[in-house]
Amino acid sequence: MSHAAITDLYKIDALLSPQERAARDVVAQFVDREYLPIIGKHFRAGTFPMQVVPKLAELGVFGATLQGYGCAGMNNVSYGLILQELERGDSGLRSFASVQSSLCMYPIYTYGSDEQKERFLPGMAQGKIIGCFGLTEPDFGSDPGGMRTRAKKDGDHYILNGSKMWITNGSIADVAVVWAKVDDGGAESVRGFLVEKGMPGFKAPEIQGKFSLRASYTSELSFSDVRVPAKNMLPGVQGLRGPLSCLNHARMGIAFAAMGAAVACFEGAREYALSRVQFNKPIAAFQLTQEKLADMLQEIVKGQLLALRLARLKDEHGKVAPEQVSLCKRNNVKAALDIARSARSIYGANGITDEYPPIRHALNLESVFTYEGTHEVHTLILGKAITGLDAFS
Ligand code: TGC
Ligand code: FAD
Repeated sequence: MSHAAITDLYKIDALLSPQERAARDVVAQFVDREYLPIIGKHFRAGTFPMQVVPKLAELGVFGATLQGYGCAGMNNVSYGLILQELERGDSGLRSFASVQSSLCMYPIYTYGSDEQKERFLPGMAQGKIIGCFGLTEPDFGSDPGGMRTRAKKDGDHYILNGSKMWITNGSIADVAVVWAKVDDGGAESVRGFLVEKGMPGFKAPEIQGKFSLRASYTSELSFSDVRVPAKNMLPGVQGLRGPLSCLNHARMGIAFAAMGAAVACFEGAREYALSRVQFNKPIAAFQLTQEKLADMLQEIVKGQLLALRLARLKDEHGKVAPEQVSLCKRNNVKAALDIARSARSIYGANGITDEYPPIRHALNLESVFTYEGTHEVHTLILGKAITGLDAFS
């Protein structure tokens, strides 16, 4: 966010390499020029602007941290910075990138066969193949281990039955990474399947009535005796570790990205407070408004430092512990939600309209607070790391 000196009070920009700044700045320019002018219309209509997909691909957003297959091979700090800029536009834009990159391309890259990688990754990097990630079910959200979706071996196919719920991009996806328990008559184990659009028995209706993430498609997936070729099963992983390891990667990006929404709200509220006059003074001159702005900036600086450290740890060690990710996702998403609500109040009645960004970000962040592990789930992951006692079992 090089354009706003006050937001970078702690000179975090100086902690970045020229390559990291460049990766961030081109995405920031795209968001400013091409996305912010259209987001209001799409949020109202409940649509995702598909025309931005080729541009995102050109900027190297999809599978940004992966090597080969037409991917950009960036480090995790650059990926986090890119997502932060996308979320400054809208959480729906960042969600599209997170799901494509961390939840679809990452498992294919990490656990897929050579044939699967060749077949899907280049097209996904180019934004020509859209992916989604099916873990959550109607009755199993925080507790995915209870999933009911089953795959039963039948010759050189698996027969898939069950349903998934709340799936980002489900209705527009060409390929769904679907996690199901394999029922071979012995011990059951969670496996990942690449379910392709058009497979008979596979449906992906869009969920209607959302007041959050309106500029993002969210769908149900249903599988009724879907015959999935055995070659579409991810061979490299089994157990809940498969989907949860993808979530570890995605959650790091989300933790970084949430500060983008926070910055959009802070910058907008600061500008508005300086121009809005009540009692013959700009409302920015009132101490209570200044306290709100000071609290926002303080949390933005803290959140950005936390996210940068997390991504650096991942770049240095190749991985980060789940509790390290949980602390950052838990802190940054809650901070961003609080900032969006506080910014909304600075705009007064204007703040409840979509003419200004805070209400849109606040509504979006309600989903971000819940998905990729609810705030409470991350509290308990940390609680387990602190005490050694598992609140889930
Ligand atoms: P538990 O017994 O703890 O673990 C089972 C296996 O998984 C391993 N594991 C992890 N591996 C990598 N990363 C992590 N973060 C991991 N957490 C656990 C663990 O080592 C074990 O492996 P193994 O080999 O020993 O079997 O599992 P549990 O059933 O007790 O559950 C733990 C809990 C509650 C933390 C987990 O289920 C959880 O995280 N629940 C939340 C579910 C969730 O986050 N769903 C997200 C769905 S996707 C989504 O929301 C996308 S929104 C995208 C967007 O639009 O941006
Ligand atoms: P529940 O698990 O029923 O939780 C309800 C409440 O109970 C929460 O407050 C929760 O924290 C609390 N709770 C649950 N267990 C405990 C406990 N042990 N202790 C204390 N409190 C507890 N999923 C996907 O698989 N793929 C996607 O692409 C995807 N995209 C999404 C997009 C949107 C817009 C949304 C809103 C959700 C998406 N999800 C996706 C689903 C998301 O991951 C789940 O909503 C989330 O994991 C929570 O599950 P749940 O909604 O069933 O809530």
